[in-house]
Amino acid sequence: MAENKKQEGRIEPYHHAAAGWGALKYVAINLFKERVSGVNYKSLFAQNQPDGFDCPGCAWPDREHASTFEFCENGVKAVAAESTSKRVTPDFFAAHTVTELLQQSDYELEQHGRLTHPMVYDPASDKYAPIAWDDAFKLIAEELNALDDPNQAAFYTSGRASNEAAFLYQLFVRAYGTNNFPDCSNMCHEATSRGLPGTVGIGKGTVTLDDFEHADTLLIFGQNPATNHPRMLGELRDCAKRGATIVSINPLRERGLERFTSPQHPMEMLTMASTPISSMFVQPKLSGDLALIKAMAKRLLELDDRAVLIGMKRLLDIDFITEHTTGFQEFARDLRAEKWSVLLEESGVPRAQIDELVDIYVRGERVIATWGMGLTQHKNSVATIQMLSNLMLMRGNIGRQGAGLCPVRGHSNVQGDRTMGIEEQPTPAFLDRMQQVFGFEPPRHHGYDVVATIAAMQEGRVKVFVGLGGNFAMATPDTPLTFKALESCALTVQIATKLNRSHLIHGRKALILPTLGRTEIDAQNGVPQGVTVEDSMSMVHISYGLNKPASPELLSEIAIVSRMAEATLGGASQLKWQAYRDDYAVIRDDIEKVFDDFYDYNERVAKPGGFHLKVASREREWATTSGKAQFVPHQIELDTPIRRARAKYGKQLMVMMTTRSHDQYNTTIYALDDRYRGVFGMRRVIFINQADIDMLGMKAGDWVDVESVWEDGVARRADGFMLVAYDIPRGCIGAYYPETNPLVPLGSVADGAGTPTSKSIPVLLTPAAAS
Ligand SMILES: Nc1nc2c(c(=O)[nH]1)N[C@H]1C(S)=C(S)[C@@H](COP(=O)(O)OP(=O)(O)OC[C@H]3O[C@@H](n4cnc5c(=O)[nH]c(N)nc54)[C@H](O)[C@@H]3O)O[C@H]1N2
Ligand SMILES: Nc1nc2c(c(=O)[nH]1)N[C@H]1C(S)=C(S)[C@@H](COP(=O)(O)OP(=O)(O)OC[C@H]3O[C@@H](n4cnc5c(=O)[nH]c(N)nc54)[C@H](O)[C@@H]3O)O[C@H]1N2
Ligand SMILES: [Mo]
Repeated sequence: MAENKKQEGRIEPYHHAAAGWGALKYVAINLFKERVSGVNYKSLFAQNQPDGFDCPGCAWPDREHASTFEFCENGVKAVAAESTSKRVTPDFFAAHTVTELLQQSDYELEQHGRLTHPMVYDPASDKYAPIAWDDAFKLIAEELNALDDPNQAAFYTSGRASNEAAFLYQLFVRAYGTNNFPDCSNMCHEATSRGLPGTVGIGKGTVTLDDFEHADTLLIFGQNPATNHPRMLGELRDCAKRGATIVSINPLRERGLERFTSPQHPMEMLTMASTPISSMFVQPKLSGDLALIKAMAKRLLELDDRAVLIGMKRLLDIDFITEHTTGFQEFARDLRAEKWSVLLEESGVPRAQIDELVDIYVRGERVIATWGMGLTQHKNSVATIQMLSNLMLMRGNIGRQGAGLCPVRGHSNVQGDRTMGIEEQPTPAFLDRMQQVFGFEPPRHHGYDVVATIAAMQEGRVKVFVGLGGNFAMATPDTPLTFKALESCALTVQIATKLNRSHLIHGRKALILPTLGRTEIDAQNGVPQGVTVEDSMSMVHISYGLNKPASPELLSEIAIVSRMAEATLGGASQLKWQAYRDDYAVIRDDIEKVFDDFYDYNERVAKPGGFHLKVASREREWATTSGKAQFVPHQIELDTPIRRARAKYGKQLMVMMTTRSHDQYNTTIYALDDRYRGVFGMRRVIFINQADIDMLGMKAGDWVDVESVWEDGVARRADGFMLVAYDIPRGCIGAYYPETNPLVPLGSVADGAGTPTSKSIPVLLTPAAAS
């Protein structure tokens, strides 16, 4: 790939607070110089307003969707990227073969702008050519209906699809006959969605924004909000100003979590003042959180024992534990039996710091624990999240004001898509309801997630791939193998707003179907339609686009899905596809029939701010098998691929995390800077401890090649990365995704969640081969 060349850039450590003028400068550039064309600047200020659109930037909630304009660099970038004046037209495709386009970097592909016409791949010219919408749907129908079995098709979803689009998509796919729903969530918060039901009964967070106003202690695990959830940082600033204690648990010392200047507060901007955010920074080893949290629980238990002995107030919330939980005795037994030496060794955190952390935890009357990808993309992720839930249960920190679990999701509607049934492991109750409402027998056996889909393609068991958004080829692990898998398909269909590499890594037949973005007016028969989304705190609200569509040819996702369904299912389908796309309220009426919690959907979503979906655990109702919240003990696994690799290669073995830079949105590269980490104009870097650079006999600024160590005999490498000395534990390194995805073995996944372990890849570094 074109990116495999050395980039010219500079490293310049960042000494300012996060956000502030740097962020404002970025917005100014985006607004006035670079790309926004539609001249509807209003749209930039309409994100997350009661009558505007839901920000496509991230899933962090808004204050009732009703506050004054909330400035967010992330949101502006996402909106600007969607509102670009540049277009990828049939002329553009006529001028470039696919082979030529493949030479361009992801950054270059993104810069070409918005897709304007449905296109079909022509093997004779190796180019995409225009195709009429009807013919595109006919082609899809033919290929789907030619399969021996509906399970030979897989239907991917990225987390921007609205509730309505996602609901229709799953309705179509289940009526067609499969549960093969790989989705971006499989690579994201799957460990949360699979872990929490076993402890608190539902795989969602238990807090709302109001709880942040009452929390006195916040534990931020494995998250980089300054870059990925800037509005969360605003919330943390307010907590810090109120005197709340904020602890950051992250191997990499993220500068953006240290200080924050609020663009919402003119005085901070004018006086260059900033608010310190984290009062304490704990740096576990990569994947060391399970041991760290277990160590916290053990220490808490020991302190409680001591309190009992000397007749002081208990540190455990005994009333809560007795009334609301099961499994505590067994959990406590396991904690007592666990060796401190193992916990210290595996977490990489010194005992004194663990004690200090537990002091902070028990001083907190109302504690919120938040987490991101730093906890979810490891082999032990499900266990880690359950252990965090255990720790919170010990002091009754779930289901009361100012306290709770707060997984911070990524894509703006990734949580809603799962609620709507984008789920390869649907429950029997949900399928029964689908059958009752729609009158067909949905498939009952579980389908493929992302990793299983790729494996099935490799083995020829999946032959048709449809992507509702996203960039499957780049977001997924084991890039060269995944490319081959996609190329082996009979048909690949990509429904997208902008050109990306997944459109170029295609099956024998291939379609690119351009769609409206959320910022654009979606009029059906002249009537503007709204779509609904659910944020990370289970608030559901409606979103209306304001901008003129990028091209008159674009269809909404709902129109595409419903017409694909009509073409494929034909007369046999009794479903009212036409009515759905004519009026999205009709889709909501049917959603309400399937999900009781969506009662009076249209009425409730019409209110400013929308409504909160009930999260039972928030109300201390436990939808678990026992009807109570469950303590779940977990062993620290000592025979893991990483430990085996370390035994073999010693100190040379590095564990690599792959993460986001400031100027990217997942696989979309907006620009080449990572402001808070001090990287400018380049992406091929490795953050590494200076002592490890010395150990390798190299210097900061030297270039290395990276090879992953896995036990399946496949050579995986990514070459040409510059070493950057950084505050990160020894033996741990960081680099950006997607460039490093060729290093993630497909078979390396989170136990019980199937998430690729993209934050803990065992690798070796060698001096770069001369280039
Ligand atoms: N600007 C921007 N915003 C985004 C996105 C984007 O790409 N760009 N992506 C969106 C999406 S889909 C998502 S899921 C979210 C992702 O947002 P985050 O969850 O913040 O994801 P990452 O950037 O991958 O970084 C996670 C953090 O985890 C830390 N970490 C890595 N390994 C470990 C570990 O073993 N333990 C601990 N404690 N920490 C660890 C890293 O140092 C890093 O600070 O952001 C969303 N918002
Ligand atoms: N190594 C490594 N791999 C990772 C991660 C990691 O941290 N490390 N993170 C994982 C995570 S958390 C996630 S969520 C996935 C992300 O995986 P994806 O969701 O597949 O990837 P994105 O980059 O978000 O998708 C961007 C594309 O979506 C299309 N798009 C944008 N808006 C719309 C829209 O409104 N409608 C439609 N139809 N298309 C649209 C555009 O064409 C754009 O090119 O990547 C995962 N992969
Ligand atoms: Mo994500």
